[in-house]
Amino acid sequence: MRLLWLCVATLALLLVLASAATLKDTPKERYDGYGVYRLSVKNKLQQAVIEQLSQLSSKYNIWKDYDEHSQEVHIMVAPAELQHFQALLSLHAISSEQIIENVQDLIDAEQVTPAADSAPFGWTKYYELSEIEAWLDSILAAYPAVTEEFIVGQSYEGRTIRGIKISHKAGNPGIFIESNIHAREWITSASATWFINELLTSQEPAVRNLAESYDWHIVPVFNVDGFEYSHAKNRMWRKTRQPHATNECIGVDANRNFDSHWLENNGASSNPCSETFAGDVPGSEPEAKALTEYLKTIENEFSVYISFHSYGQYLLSPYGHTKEEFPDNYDDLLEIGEAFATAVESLPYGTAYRYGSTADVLYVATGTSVDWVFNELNKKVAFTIEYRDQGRYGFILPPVQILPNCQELMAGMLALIDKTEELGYL
Ligand code: 0X9
Ligand code: ZN
Repeated sequence: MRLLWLCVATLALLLVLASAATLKDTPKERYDGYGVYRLSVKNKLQQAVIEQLSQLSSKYNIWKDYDEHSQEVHIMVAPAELQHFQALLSLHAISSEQIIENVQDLIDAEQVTPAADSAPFGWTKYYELSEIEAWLDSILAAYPAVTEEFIVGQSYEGRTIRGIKISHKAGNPGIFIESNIHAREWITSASATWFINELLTSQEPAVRNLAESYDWHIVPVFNVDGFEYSHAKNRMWRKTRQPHATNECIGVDANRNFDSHWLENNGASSNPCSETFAGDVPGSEPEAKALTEYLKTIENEFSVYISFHSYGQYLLSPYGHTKEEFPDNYDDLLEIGEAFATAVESLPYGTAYRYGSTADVLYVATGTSVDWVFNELNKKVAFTIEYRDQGRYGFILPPVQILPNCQELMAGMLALIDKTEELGYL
């Protein structure tokens, strides 16, 4: 009997060691020959076919879900599936256009930055979590009088979700920014760190006013586990990293996991393999749970909430759960959206943003952080910014576009805050 137990224990130890070794040693996921296609979707049947495909998320990965305005889906397809994919498209008369030929080429190009980029931190390349955190530490050390670290909580893998508060005086109205809830949306944390840096260093009067008249609470990388994984193992990772109890697919869409209209109205998926899996219960993800708990503790310290995403060039407001109803202050939210979009478009790049409610302008999305803050904390100015671009590079926005995107963010944010104040919310 004792021998049997010894055998069982040894076997268990070996299994643990083996899984730890595979995790450490597994090579990076490569995307050679993976293409991204823009599909034109004309009816419910075509929609259902694509929905079916998307459940096989490593072979067919949705980059942009169907929305009624563009009537398009962007989908990444593995080379081995291409024949099957083309056959299915022609069978269902779905027209398609390739927008990215080889995803790996873009991933490789993303890593090539000018040799002159030897500065410890800047905005001409993308950084890993450890580099962003080291930079955050240096910023906290350099501006001790006006900055303060805050901790949202711990991730599933035990990382600390960190934020920075910038405050020049007591009693300022507060603005909360959550960024990189979706791991692969790297432009979001690059823009968040740039924005923090501007608030602290810019001499522009308008930016000084923004920095000194408001308290800023900024979490540059919210989905820390997913972000780390997107750098170390899989550039296209979106979700959290908590394994599922009964399914081998890993992770939850953290932006479907909040307790507001959770899993209603097809605004999320109950399939653990879907990229929009809502989790088994609201708040199943330690990250989402930690954020709601933290936000409740500072409920009286902020009036505006903004979540950074990519891509598509939208400024989205509640509701996400329905397009049959709109918030009471929707006219105000539209006015703020118009101010943001006009300011961004007036820059030399001419980048166009669409604005309006998530469910109306984009698609129904439930259990999102923004809707939770809007509905449960009653913060009446809450937005999602979907940054550049519209699909040419998608999530792999070239590093040369980081700064232009940031300039657009600042122009848009100045207008957004101005209008929000004018309308009496700040
Ligand atoms: O689907 C999402 O979660 C967001 N789009 S993304 O391509 N970045 O995944 C949009 C969510 C916007 N809606 C709300 N936050 N309400
Ligand atoms: Zn996103």
